[in-house]
Amino acid sequence: MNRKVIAVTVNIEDDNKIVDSKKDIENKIFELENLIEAIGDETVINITQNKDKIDKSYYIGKGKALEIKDYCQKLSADLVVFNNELTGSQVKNLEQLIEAEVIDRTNLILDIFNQRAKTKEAKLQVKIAKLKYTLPRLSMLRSGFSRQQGGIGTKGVGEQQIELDRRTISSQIASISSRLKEIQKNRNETRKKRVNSKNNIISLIGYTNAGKSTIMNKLISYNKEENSITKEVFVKDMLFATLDTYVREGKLLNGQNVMYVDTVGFVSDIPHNLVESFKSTLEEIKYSNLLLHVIDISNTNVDKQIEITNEMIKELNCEQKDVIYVFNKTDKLLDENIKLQYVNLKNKVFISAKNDKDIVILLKEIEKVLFSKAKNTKLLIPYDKQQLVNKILEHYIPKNVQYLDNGSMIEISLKKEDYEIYKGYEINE
Ligand SMILES: Nc1nc2c(ncn2[C@@H]2O[C@H](COP(=O)(O)OP(=O)(O)OP(=O)(O)O)[C@@H](O)[C@H]2O)c(=O)[nH]1
Ligand SMILES: [Mg+2]
Repeated sequence: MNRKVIAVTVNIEDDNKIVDSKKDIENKIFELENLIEAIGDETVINITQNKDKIDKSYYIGKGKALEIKDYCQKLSADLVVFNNELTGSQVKNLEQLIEAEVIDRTNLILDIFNQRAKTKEAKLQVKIAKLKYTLPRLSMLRSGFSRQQGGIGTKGVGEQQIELDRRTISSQIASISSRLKEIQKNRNETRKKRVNSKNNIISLIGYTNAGKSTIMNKLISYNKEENSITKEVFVKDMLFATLDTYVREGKLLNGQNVMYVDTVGFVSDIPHNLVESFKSTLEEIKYSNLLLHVIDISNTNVDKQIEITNEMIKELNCEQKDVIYVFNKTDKLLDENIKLQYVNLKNKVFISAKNDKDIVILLKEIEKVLFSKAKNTKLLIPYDKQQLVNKILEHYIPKNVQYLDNGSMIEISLKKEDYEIYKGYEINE
């Protein structure tokens, strides 16, 4: 959008809060700059402040806010972006004092998603997240600086009007939700077909810009039949290049067909509304047999990025799934010793997606994890133990399920440890 932006990061040294380290703060500032760049704007100055407590009216100290106003005028800045989440009234107060538009990091991320969303589903998901973000901030919208200039609200509009807006937004949310449900119904149908095809499904997940889509493209083009066309997924050096879930077919080293799923990247402090909105797209992960957790090992913030992805895996109830840690971008790694920190992780590879040979290393690991631990079995579970069937179906895609007179017959490939739990129900035919 080519705006000149002042980036503001406040570090609250509250007694109750674990204080961020200097490195954490630096990473936060760097990431905000990247987010600003991702929407096409330019950071003209970074302002930071350490504070004991959040200022109720301005979040930052009033003196510092006046300093920002000065910078705004001197540098002809168009926008001030806070790295911290602001309330509606803080935005309003800051805009009145600074006399420029003020947004927070959450709002910025929502704007990036809005700009990038391509499919109908992604567009609606972002729209819902934006409306939910707006709802508690309506009073701000009615009197805020930029919005007033933009002509959305008029001064002195009363509570009645806000209530009216609230109702309008709530009904918009309801109507978009039902449209999304329709789209999701179709998605479920497509997924059912995919799951029924019995091909292994492998999902790539991880922090934004780690290289998921690049690896996906390498995987799908490996061992490709001559003349077959594979539609590559979009790759770019920017945050949130991928917003939708993409499914493509590929082949393993042994020639077996698999489905690869590329997903939206994560970021720290991802707005909760956005996570909620995108959950249905991310649900695809639930139906996969294996997760490839892609990590940019050359990034200065590797551990935090791994932690954030692991939290998302948990939130999606997928922590039981097999994971391969794919440490990517080794070609950019300045210190090889960094790898040593991760040698104890169970399934891992160190690769560079830029190096064609490395894809074979990854494919070998995929086959190892997919095939070494599986135990093929047939279980007959009586109907009074239906909860066991539900539990199995939560984590597995069975090869076959039949409802017989004396119980559910499930033909399935179980992990060894799960086989130990269910082997009492095994039947030999
Ligand atoms: N040097 C180097 N660059 C890489 C490697 N893998 C990916 N990249 C680059 O990193 C950038 C991001 O790659 P993507 O594949 O779009 O990353 P992503 O994880 O899909 O990102 P999002 O879709 O934004 O979540 C691109 O410019 C890639 O060319 C690698 O192994 N080495
Ligand atoms: Mg991507």
